[in-house]
Amino acid sequence: MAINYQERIPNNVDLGNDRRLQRALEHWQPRFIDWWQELGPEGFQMRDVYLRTATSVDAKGWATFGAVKMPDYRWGIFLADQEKDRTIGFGDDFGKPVWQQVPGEHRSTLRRLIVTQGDTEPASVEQQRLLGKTCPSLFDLRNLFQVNVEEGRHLWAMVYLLHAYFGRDGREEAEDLLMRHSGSEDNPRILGTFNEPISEWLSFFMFTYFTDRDGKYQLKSLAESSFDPLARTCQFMLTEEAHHMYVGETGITRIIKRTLAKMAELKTDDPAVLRKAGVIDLPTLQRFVNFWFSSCMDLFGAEVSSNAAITFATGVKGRPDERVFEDHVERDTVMEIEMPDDAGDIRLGEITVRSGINEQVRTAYIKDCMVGVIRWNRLIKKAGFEFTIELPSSRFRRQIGFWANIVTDPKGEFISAEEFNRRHDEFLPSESDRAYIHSLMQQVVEPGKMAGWIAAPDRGINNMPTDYEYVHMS
Ligand code: BYC
Ligand code: FE
Ligand code: FE
Repeated sequence: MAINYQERIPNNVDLGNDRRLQRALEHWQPRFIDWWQELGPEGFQMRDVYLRTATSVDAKGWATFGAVKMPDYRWGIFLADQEKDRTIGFGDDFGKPVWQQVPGEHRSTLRRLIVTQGDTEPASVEQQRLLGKTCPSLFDLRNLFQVNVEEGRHLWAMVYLLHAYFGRDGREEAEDLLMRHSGSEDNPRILGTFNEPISEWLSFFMFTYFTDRDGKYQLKSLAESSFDPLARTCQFMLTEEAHHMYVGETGITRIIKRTLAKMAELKTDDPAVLRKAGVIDLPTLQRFVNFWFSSCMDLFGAEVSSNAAITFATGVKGRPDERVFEDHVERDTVMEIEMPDDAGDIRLGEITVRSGINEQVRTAYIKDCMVGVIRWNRLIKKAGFEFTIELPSSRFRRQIGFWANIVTDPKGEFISAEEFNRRHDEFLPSESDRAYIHSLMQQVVEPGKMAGWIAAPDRGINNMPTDYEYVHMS
């Protein structure tokens, strides 16, 4: 299939003049479309959706809005503008020029990171593929599809790097990105969270709040990379990521608002009564927070990681907002960190800063997660109720790192496996919680109408009214 690259694939990498790259993408593009049709959003593929498309990286072009059918979306390839004379910002080679090509000695590490990043993008589309059937409004349906097409574009961004800089193995990795599938028994996605099902909208909003925010922090770390094309790609991806987290934060806010309105109306916080009234009680919401937040804790890797120490030392992967740190080399510096001791207790231990990079990124992420939580708690308090939403301890329910397989409650206190099992439904969504949330999921597609469990948004997309027909149904 011949495609006109300037037309079909908006880009700022001079694709039109790179025959080799064009051939590689020409081979991959129809496979991507097949994958999109088979494992992308189910339904609505022939509908006009009010979508944002990036057509350039400047303020004017990066957010072009218009009606598009999803399979016709122009998945573009954009790198943030090149910074002249950019130098390496951290590690042993601090201050030397950044790399425009992949240094041989870092090739496999860079490929692994790009593949891991790339793998999450289609994974999330697969996880979310059935949500259109139960959208709470056209506004939400459109936001779901916006997130989906942009995750598709993020896949393109990583595939571009693999094709342009990694030769034959890059092409093979690009194929494999379409072969692994979320939740598959024999060929799953690489990272745990991306194999968890997202079959209702409460989990979708939790995922876009917590998991897309992991995306923000990983992309920020990769945007510091000395491999300049990777840094520039991730920098541009971050502009899109903001919308994904907005979807999560406003989604959860709107659920809480709706619940608080019912609580005020019925003068109760009794979950059973609120469930009869068709809203999501706050203890249930808390259990979904516990689930998704703890799953995302693992996405940062082990607290002490030689991988992370090496990628930092070699300039391959930095820390988010590296400039805010005082020391960009951290040659012999140490940090304190909580770790389990042999007596089954917690002790403070000393590790090198370089080996603790994952923990530093995780700490910055947790702080960012708190911002929305504080806002939600303010809403609850203002409505005159006593409930406080809390992020669980980073020790809770871990599978990677120090705390893997150490059983704790959400506060991070050690408990026996027997107690955990007994109190499971207090900590995490139970079968009946999930069944209840599923029972609420009914498709609402009348412009401006909302499902009963969620409040209307304060404003529409791109200054359009909230009752705009964001997905054309007529
Ligand atoms: N599940 O030294 P460690 C996004 C592996 S989200 C399963 O601690 P390292 C998005 C790890 O690979 C952002 N396995 O790891 C969001 C290692 O295995 P190997 C995605 C896991 O290398 C929403 C071992 O355990 N981007 O964009 O320091 C929608 C422990 O090694 C997990 C990235 O992650 C897990 N959760 O750090 C759409 C950036 N965690 O190598 C999109 C690229 C760790 O010993 N990835 N492991 O076999 C990385 O930077 C690093 O690979 C990690 C791990 C931070 C993930
Ligand atoms: Fe993404
Ligand atoms: Fe995202």
